Amino acid sequence: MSIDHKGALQTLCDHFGIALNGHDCIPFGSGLINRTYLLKDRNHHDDWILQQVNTTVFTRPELIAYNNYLASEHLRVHHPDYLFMSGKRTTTGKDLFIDNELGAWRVFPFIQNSISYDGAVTPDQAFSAAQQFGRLSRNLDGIYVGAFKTIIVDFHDLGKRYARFTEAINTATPERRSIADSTIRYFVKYAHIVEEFKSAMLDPDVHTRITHNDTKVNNVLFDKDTNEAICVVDLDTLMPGKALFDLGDMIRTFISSAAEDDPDPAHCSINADVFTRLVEGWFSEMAPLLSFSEKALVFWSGQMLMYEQGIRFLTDFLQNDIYYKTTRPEHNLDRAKNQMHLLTAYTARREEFTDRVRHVLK
Ligand code: GN1
Ligand code: MG
Repeated sequence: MSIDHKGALQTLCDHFGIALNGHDCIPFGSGLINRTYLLKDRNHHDDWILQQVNTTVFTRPELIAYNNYLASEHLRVHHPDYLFMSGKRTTTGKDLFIDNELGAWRVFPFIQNSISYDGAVTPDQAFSAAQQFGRLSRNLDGIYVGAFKTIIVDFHDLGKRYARFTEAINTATPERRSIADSTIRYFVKYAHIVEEFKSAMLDPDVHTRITHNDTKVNNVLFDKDTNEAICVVDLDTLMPGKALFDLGDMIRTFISSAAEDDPDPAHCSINADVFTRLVEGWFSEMAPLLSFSEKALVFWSGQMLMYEQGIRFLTDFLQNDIYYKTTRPEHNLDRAKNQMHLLTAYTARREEFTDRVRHVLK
């Protein structure tokens, strides 16, 4: 059920103990999976973020609440000053409200004077945002990783993602396969990244940690006045992962000038200073924890995430758009093309960017 239904909003707010009193409920953010709303108070500052968890993707939403609880307890004890975006509890003390008709809901405080950006950030914003993502992993270092649940199985497993991609090529309608032909061929040609992934995952020095796993630039809140990153949000994929997945997704989304669904290669320029500052920001927190192997994969992590995201969008296109929200017929294909152009532009600058990483590490 949609929240646009007045009674639904009232029921939800009753369960979370929010007094509806001159509030507007407005669609919020640009997430591709869950539905998010800002509950904006017209008179005071009693603002909330309401999020309906997509239970087709998150088949066990209680695992999100569970992992977030483990993390928040650790942070409360070991890093009491750290701002972790914990959800509001229901009046009966639950982290999640689940209802047959309304679905699964989480509620978060809205941070006043905060803003997030969907694309192109400045080098300084990149530093600050990457530092926040790094700080989350660093502050969670030492926690017992084995206690955390796998919220979505094989989420960043490129081998499995590639297998699903090839299956989708084989089962797609001839029409979709033909429209996507050149993009498919591109990603098949770059499949060496999948082999590189497999080797990296065999290296015991590429550690498993608690990672965010969706470190898109729009998952960081900035202070509107100071432009400093305040905290990271969207912790629904907080689970065991590799630090490189977080770094790679930052590279993928921070350095590109084009929107994630812009298929025009002419719009796809990459910002080298943003790259350098993001690596600096992330290293400012993570460097002491990183192994030699992990440091050697910094540039590669960007390629991996561009490749992964590209084949995920393309797989969804070939499967008739069943996963990501779309608003036009070739939306997922356009997204895949965007990742393709980004990967090409990024790969072309391997030497220069590897040098930049070397410099930061000095
Ligand atoms: C999805 O819902 P959103 O926008 O936070 C996806 C990410 C992708 C991203 C691409 C659970 O994130 O993995 O990187 O779209 N989340 C899930 O924009 O699949
Ligand atoms: Mg997300």
